Amino acid sequence: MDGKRTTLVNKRVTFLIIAAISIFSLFSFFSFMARLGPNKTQSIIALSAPDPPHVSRTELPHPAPGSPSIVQTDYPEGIEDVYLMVKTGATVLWKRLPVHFMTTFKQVPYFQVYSDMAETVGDHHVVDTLQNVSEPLKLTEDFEIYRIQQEMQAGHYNVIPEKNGAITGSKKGWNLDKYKNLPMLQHAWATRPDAKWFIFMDADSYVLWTPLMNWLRTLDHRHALYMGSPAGQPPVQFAHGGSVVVISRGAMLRSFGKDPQYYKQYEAKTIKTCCGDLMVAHALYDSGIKIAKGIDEYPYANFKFLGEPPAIVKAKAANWCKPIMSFHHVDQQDIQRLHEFERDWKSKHDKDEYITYSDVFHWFMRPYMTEGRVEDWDNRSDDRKYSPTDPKAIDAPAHESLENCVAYCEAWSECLGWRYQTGMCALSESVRLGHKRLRQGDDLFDDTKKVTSGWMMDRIREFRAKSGCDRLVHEELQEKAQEKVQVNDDGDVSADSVIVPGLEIPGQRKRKGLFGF
Ligand SMILES: *[C@@H]1O[C@H](CO)[C@@H](O)[C@H](O)[C@H]1NC(C)=O
Ligand SMILES: CC(=O)N[C@H]1CO[C@H](CO)[C@@H](O)[C@@H]1O
Repeated sequence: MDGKRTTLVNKRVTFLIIAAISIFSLFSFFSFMARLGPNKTQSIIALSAPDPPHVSRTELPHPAPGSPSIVQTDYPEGIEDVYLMVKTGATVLWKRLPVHFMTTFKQVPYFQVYSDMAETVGDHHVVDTLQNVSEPLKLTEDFEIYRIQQEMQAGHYNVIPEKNGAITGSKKGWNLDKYKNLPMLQHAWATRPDAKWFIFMDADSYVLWTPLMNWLRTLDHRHALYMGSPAGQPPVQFAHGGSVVVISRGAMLRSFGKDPQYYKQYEAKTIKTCCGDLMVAHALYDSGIKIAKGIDEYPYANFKFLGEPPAIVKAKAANWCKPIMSFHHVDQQDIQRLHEFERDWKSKHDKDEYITYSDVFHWFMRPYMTEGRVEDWDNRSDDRKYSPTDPKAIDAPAHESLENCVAYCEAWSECLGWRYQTGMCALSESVRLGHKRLRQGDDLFDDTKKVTSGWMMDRIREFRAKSGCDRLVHEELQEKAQEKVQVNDDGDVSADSVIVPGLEIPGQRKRKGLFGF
């Protein structure tokens, strides 16, 4: 009897458990379906949010985990003719320099780091560029930080700004910086007088070495050439230092080569001048050498040397197919990404080809860009600006709403991008990426702080199609056509087609297009 009862109870318990599990499962299933329902579009829209463009990593050859890592050099043709100077300062050295040993210096055998304090980084001796300037100059106010750094080093302090208030303040480092260029070039000439090209950059610059060498191989180093991104007013226009400057052996021979103390005569003038890169122009100008810059001048350097990082490069029809060779204001992650970009590009192209603005667009911009709008996205679109504080635009309603702003962009045939924030609308006639603008704290709940951006993808596609160098455009148009067909055939709204009318999902479908030239 007892045994029977127990069995019965057991059966009931089992039944109850099974029933409970079933009910729970059903409930879960329905709530899952419910979640899929109304919010479906939301999750799909989330998909269309910009995708980090690091997809390259998987495509590049990396050593397998656990295998010994080797720092591989990758010297472009003719690089042995280059003497590279990287100009930096003791207060930023440890932050900015190390990444170049893993990227830039793998491609350039003859390089030298020039700073305002002697130091050793790994196996590389960093030169104190100001070591031999005249003693009275070292006593001037501009040299205060130089003297402090010397004292700190002698006192066994680490020269790191976070650790010592006396060397913080970028102004101090900046004031000293202008004295470095001429002694640096003098030292370069003394060190490698047989180099064909003397190139200097800042530690927050990046050079695409293969294209630069491809270009330099077409030029004659015996000519007196001074090349870079032109700045300043005539007669003494200069090549902007951060954008990377190339000086031929011919030019060095005629200036710094004339006198081992050539730089010394410019000390007094430097005190009164803003910048070291301008002083280079003076030193060369006095030897009869001017910057090469114009379209008709040999060699045509415009567009090639950039004063900005990839995210704020202004790409447009006029430069789309033009070679690009350097960037400035790049941080350490930008440098790593540029390095990856270069490696990937090289694995897919002839070594004689140039990297163009179009290539930079495909790698750095397009993965983020969608047909719709991107919220909390900023730093671009500034060619036309409308705001209540701008007297020229006082009665322009563009700044009154996002819709007006977009309509203004549509109405201006040159407009390729727009940016809206409450009370402000800015339009751009070039393709510029910008970046995510992170809102924090109370700003998160304040929509007037939200910046929304968008691009005129159809217009961009149009000029890409006409450019003659954009190898992707046909593939992309084909894909677009196929998507449209899919919607018609199904007669149903599939996940893909919800996003379709022209909207690009960067990380997904476009991945192939992004890198498969
Ligand atoms: C300073 O002069 C010494 C002696 O001539 C030389 O060895 C050194 O390279 C010079 N330093 C610089 C930065 O020019
Ligand atoms: C380079 C550039 O334009 N940077 C700007 C990005 O946006 C922030 C805030 O909106 C500005 O402070 C930067 O100057």
